[in-house]
Amino acid sequence: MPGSELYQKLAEAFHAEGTRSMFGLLGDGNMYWAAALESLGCRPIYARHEHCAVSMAIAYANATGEPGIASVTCGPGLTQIMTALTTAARAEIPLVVFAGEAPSSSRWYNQAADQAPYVTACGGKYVRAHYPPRMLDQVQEAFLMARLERKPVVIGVPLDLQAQTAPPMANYTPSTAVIPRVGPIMPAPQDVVACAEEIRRSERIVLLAGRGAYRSGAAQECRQLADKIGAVLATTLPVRGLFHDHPFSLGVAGGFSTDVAREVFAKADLVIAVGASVSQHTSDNGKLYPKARVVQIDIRPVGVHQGRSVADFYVRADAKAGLAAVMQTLGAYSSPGRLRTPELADQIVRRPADASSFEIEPGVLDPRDVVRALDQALPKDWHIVNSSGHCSYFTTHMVGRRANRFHAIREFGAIGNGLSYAIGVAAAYPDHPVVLLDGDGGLLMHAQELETVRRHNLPILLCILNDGAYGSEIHKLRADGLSDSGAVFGRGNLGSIAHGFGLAGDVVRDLSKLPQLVAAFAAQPSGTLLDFHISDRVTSPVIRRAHPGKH
Ligand SMILES: Cc1ncc(C[n+]2csc(CCOP(=O)(O)OP(=O)(O)O)c2C)c(N)n1
Ligand SMILES: [Mg+2]
Repeated sequence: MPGSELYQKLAEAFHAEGTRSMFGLLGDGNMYWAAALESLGCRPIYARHEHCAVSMAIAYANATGEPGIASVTCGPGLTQIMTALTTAARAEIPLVVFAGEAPSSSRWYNQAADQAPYVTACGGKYVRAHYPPRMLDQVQEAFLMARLERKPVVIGVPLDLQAQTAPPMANYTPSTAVIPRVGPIMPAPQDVVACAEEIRRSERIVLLAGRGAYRSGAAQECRQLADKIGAVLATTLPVRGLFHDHPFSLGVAGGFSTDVAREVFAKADLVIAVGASVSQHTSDNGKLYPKARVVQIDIRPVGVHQGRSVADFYVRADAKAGLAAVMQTLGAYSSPGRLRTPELADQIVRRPADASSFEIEPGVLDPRDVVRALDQALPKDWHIVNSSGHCSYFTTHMVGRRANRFHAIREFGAIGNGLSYAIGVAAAYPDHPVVLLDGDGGLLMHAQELETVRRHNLPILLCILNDGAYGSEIHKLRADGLSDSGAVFGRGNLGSIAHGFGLAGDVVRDLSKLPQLVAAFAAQPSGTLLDFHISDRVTSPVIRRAHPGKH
């Protein structure tokens, strides 16, 4: 009887979990399941490379807070996704990947592989679904692990078993129905008292908020506490924009901080890290705030993170609950602090992120001018996706945009994901324009996904900072006096490449035309590539600090 196969039941279970978007690439191991899922009303986005499908699911999960769903066939379909799985594991992104496995009844199968070790090597979990009566429980277990442990989980089902008639099974219970509903983690009173005492003793406080503050909905409490104790505000890169309209917001903390932010951090005597793991990047390898004591308010303090001691003392608590308790304990205490001056407010608005000057070769643009012009021309409520590479320093410095409009997933540091992340965000917010800021190298690593943009008619504006090179590499090689020839490729013709895939695209030589170009895209948003030829001589402060005196 059609509809009684196991793949159908498995698709129904995914649908019952709330799966309404799925990113995949088909093969014998997953196509029946995927077709069944689509017929239930799930929107599939079919990518041209499995790595990209999983990267799309990562961005979708990051944007929606729901598990990202992807699917690959057995063997080579699975081995393609190792970089994306590792990224998801490092970034604590919940994913469930439906993978085929080689038929269990065959003695030999060309695409057979022991799939679990590939996944576990990446930091993911592998669920072997080999016994039909258990399979629906295993789907639930996969979703539970993804949601509760914030991990990528791959469920592997042999393709011959998928085609069997399903045995009698109880109705599927979605993982959300069994997840314990519990309140936020409250702080221990003695930790709150210690934190309040530290605040009273300090005069130059920076409140640094991370993803935990964002997820707990604590932005308002962060502002309230900062205003009460005269602290200035900063965020980690992933939640940049959390305090975008506050006059004493320093922007991003870490290697990507502005000059003004670095100067303020250098004076800080206390950093209150709220829901921030305080990564090497965020603390700029411990160099950002050398004089400050650090308190971390977090649901899972770990003491040492990425090889560095995180804080001097800890408050284990949900961000919102922890901040409320600290404010209550401070009672009537308030202080203007010594950082909040009219001069600082003025500098935050007026000073560029990096004021260094460079001699720029003729016919190309300064990447800082490009980003400034884009920041002015792009509506503030459009989604912005930042990727990796040298240019990501420049693209970080866009202002006046909310945290939920910025998308940056930098864990594991792989280039080549920007376009996939933009597609994932576009799937999460149908009909909202999405802007991708990426380098030429990152784009060309997975340019095949331009075809996915066209096929799904996604409203993505690709703004490519094209230095004709792997900028990160050339700046470092040059600083060390080595040949940069292995990292210089020429700027090519990215507009023609876009046309070849059925998108619009052109070089932008005159930044004064940008408002018109953006207006044309806004009038009819569909895949468009703007190719900005930028200088390869403008070196970010991150590289200059790593190679002092050589730029
Ligand atoms: C998968 C992967 N391969 C190689 C690298 C090393 N890498 C870091 S940045 C970079 C250059 C990226 O070039 P592009 O996207 O043009 O950005 P740019 O640095 O030029 O601004 C490379 C190759 C990496 N991070 N990830
Ligand atoms: Mg480049």
